[in-house]
Amino acid sequence: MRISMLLTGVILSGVAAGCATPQGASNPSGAGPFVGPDVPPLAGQTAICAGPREKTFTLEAREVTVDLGMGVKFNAWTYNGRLPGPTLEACEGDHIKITLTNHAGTSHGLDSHALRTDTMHFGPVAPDGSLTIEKTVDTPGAFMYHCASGPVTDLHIKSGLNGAMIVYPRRQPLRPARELVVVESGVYGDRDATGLIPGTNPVRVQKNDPALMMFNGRLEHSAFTVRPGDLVRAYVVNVGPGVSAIHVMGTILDTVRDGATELRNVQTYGVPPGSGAMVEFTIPEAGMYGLVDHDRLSYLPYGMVLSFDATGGHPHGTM
Ligand SMILES: [Cu+2]
Repeated sequence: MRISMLLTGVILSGVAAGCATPQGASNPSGAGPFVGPDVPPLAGQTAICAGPREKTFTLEAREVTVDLGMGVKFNAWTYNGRLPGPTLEACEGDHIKITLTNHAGTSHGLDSHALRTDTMHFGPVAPDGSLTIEKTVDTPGAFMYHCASGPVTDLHIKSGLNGAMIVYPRRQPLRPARELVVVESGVYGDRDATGLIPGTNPVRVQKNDPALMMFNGRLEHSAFTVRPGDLVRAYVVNVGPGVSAIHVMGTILDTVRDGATELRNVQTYGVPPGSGAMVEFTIPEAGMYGLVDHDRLSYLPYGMVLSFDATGGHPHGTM
């Protein structure tokens, strides 16, 4: 009972924050990616598959102090200055070209799980250098990408060099849905008196012992505005550590697509570290819903919930 009250309180407090800056509020079609300051931009299947069959991506490894929210900052190693790195979107059969330029102080590389290719293409590349990976992507899915830097790769991934790469199916139109990317990852360092995490602690990395866990590199999330009957599709990528137990409080996942497997009516879906899945759920009725990692509910007070507000703007408890 107390836990239930806690969850409700956390979701509602998320909504209270969201009331000020709702995300994706004005989309009368009930379809298309959510747009907002704390959700990674997404173009979606229709736009990407209608685009050129050659896709070019530019990534830059940079050391940046990022704002995680809740007064916490982190000296991260990033792709393009953000946590997670930019979402790379392609369509099945596209020829992709990824150029990584290293603006950081140590060697970095790039491994995308969407590729079937010689790992020697992944780098690493020394500071001020660049590398280019070219390949045709042949398998739809939500894939992880991350740094590849030899024996120290794990430290680099856990310092922030990770992101999602989505390969949309070309011949199977996905149902119209509100869409978002969800990248789950940890931070492996402790805050100083100013709230700054000065860097990654290798001891925590070695133990798989994060100080914080996050969705999309943020401890704070505005609520997503939805309506009853809306279909929501999340492209989930789990950086780790541990299996991500993806659950939406208040409903059941209609569909989960993981590789070629398609599951129906799943209460919680486990996404291992280094993997991804597409999960879909329908907003059943007016109210509040929350996407969580059910094995990380201890991080709810640190903002690890993505709230979906289908209250229609009515004050809480007065619907
Ligand atoms: Cu690296």
